[in-house]
Order: sequence, then structure tokens, then C-alpha cells
Amino acid sequence: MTFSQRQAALRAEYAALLAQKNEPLTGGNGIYTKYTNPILTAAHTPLEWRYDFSEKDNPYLMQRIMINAVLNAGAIMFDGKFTVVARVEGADRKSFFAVAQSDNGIDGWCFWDEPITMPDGDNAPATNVYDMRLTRHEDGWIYGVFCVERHDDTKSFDTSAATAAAGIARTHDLIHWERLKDLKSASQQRNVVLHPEFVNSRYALYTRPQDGFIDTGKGGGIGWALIDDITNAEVKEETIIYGRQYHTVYEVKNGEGPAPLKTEHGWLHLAHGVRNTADGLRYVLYMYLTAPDDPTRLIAQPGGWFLIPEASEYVGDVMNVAFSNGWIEKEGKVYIYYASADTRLHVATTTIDQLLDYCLHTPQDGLTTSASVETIKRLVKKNKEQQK
Ligand code: M1P
Repeated sequence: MTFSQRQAALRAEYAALLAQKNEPLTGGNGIYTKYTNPILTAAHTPLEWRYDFSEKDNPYLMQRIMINAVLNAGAIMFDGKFTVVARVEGADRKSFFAVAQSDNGIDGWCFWDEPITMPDGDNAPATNVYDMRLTRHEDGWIYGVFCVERHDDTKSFDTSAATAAAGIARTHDLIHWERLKDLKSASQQRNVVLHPEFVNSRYALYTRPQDGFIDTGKGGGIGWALIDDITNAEVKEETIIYGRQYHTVYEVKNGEGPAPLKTEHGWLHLAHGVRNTADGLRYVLYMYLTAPDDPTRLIAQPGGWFLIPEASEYVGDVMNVAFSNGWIEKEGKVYIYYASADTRLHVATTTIDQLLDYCLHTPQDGLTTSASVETIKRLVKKNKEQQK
């Protein structure tokens, strides 16, 4: 194959991938609909990011830069389009952020020409950044809050020792980002999310304090902190609004997903929960609802997981992981962007009404096997009475 034949084949294959329709999967649990194809994968990244198209410099037309995965994405409507800021991970293990858009939120996703340049600002340079939560705040800015990873230089002998902090940046156009100071906190932080409204005239953050880079240690849980100055954000007081609990799907760790959605019945929250298994950590998504006038007050706690990786979603870099940090509500319909196996990004669609129904009518975890059996028996009895 000549250089130009190979180039034409690559471009045709890429165009076909981007034009692929995404069909809803039938069946399912009635709570949301999953789709046949992931919306973004490594193969969706622009060819110009990966190939040098100069025949002189790259006569074999080989990939010069390889991309490993496209995963955990923040999401908002922007310029009338469904927009994600995805975590793109290169073959070199470094993640960066990139914008992709679609007209219908389900297929036709296309990356912008270049990845985002995220400045370090006054902060120490980051080794890695990932998992941006996007919040359109009532102050008029679009904020991106994300994990910033650096080597832990207090353990110079350990090449794996790392620290996690929350980076904060804001933008109006998703191209130019003003990097603010990283969140000051007594503990390490990951999965930090900005609440979209002021609370008592202050910014409010969902936090996830952790003693170590991976282990939450004695800390953990989804925390809440009010911030006086977002340009110099500091966690002064932190309360846990959704803690970890023995023998639940969030026994080992949990973390807020995207910024919560406001409804007349309260704030809908999507979060991830982590438990341990013989095969390693299992990440699932779960939901909860908090009071309309107090985003920290739990009013519904559906038990168990809401969404898990299924079938081919299990397979990838980190098996048994579903993770979400982005969703979009449009005219009552909700588009949940979730990644599977830390490898690719999917969409699941549902509605605000269905999610409220799910939160308000899914039985809470009774925390014992006998409570679970009694819950099932109550439903069986109700159904029998229905049939009379
Ligand atoms: O590998 C699963 C996820 O692990 C981390 O989440 P957490 O901080 O809750 O353990 C994150 O690194 C996330 O990116 C990743 O998907």
C-alpha cells in the first residue's frame, strides 16, 4: 500500500467511525437506556494528534503518538451542543483534557482540533490531571475542578508515591482557562465538585478527603465545604454528607460524580462507590437525593448500585469500573456520561422524572441480609394483593 493509499484508508475508517449511529439497547432495567456503542474511544481522537502526515518524515505512516483511552468526562451544554471535556490518556500514561461535541448527545461526537492547554498558574507543575467536573456557576463562569497528581517528594525512594489535590480553573469558552490556586486542604483530595449555586453567599464544594493517594484511610466519604474566596480556595471546615459504610457498595470509597441536578423535589446526585473483591476494587455508580433548600440534607438513599459495567464494558485497562463525572439535563431528559473499565466513554439516557422515581421508590439498603429479604417479601406481598 502506498503512503497516499494508506492515508486515504485511515481517513475513510476514521470518517466511518465518527458517522456510526448509536442505537438504544433494548431490555434493561427501565431506569435508563444504554446504547450499542461507546460515544468516545481512543480511536475517536483526531488523526492529526497521532500521525505525522508528511510522507518525507513518516514514510511508513506510523502513529507517532499513541492514545490509550478516552474516559471520565465533565459535561455541559455549550453553544447549543452537548459538550464533554474528556480525560484523554496517552500511551505515556499522561492524561489531558479535550473537548468533544455532539448535536444530539448520543452519536456524532467529534473532538475539537487541539487538546486543552491547562496552565499551572501559581501552582507547582502537575505530573497528571484528570476527571474534570464542569460546573456552570451562578457567578457566570464555567468552572472545571479536577484531580492534580504530583510525585510525593517526601518519599523520594518510592517512585509510586503520589499526592492528589483539587485543581480549579475557569473559562468562558472552554479554550482559554484561568487557573486558580489549587484547593488548600489538610488532607489529599480527589473527586472535588463545585456546587452550581452560592450557599449563604459562599461557594460550596463536594470534597473527598483521603489520607493517602489511593487509600482514603481514616477519612473518606463525600464531604462538603464552604469556600470564602474561590481564587484562593481553602477547606476550613469539612462535614461528611455521605459516608462510607460496612457491606455496602461504597464500603471502601465513594466520591461525588458530576455537579448535582436541581429539581423541584431536591438535588439529584450521582456518585461512585467502591468495594473490595478477590479480584480487586469494584467501582459502581449510585444515586442519592438531597433537600431542595439544603444540598447537604439527605432525603432519599436508594440502596445498592444504580449502574455497573456490563458485558464488554467490563473489559479494559481497569476491569470492573464504572465511573461518571458528567451528565447533562435538557428539557427533562438526562444524558449520563459514564466510562467503563477506565477505557472508553458511554452515554445512558433517562429523565428527571425517572431518576426522582428511582431515588424516592428504590428501597434503602437495610444493611443486613434479613432486612433485604423482608424488603423483597414486602414487594411480593404488594404484587399478590395487586393480582387479587
Ligand atoms: O480506576 C477507577 C477510578 O479510580 C479513581 O477514583 P477514586 O479516587 O474514587 O479511587 C480515579 O483515579 C478515577 O479516575 C478512576 O476512574
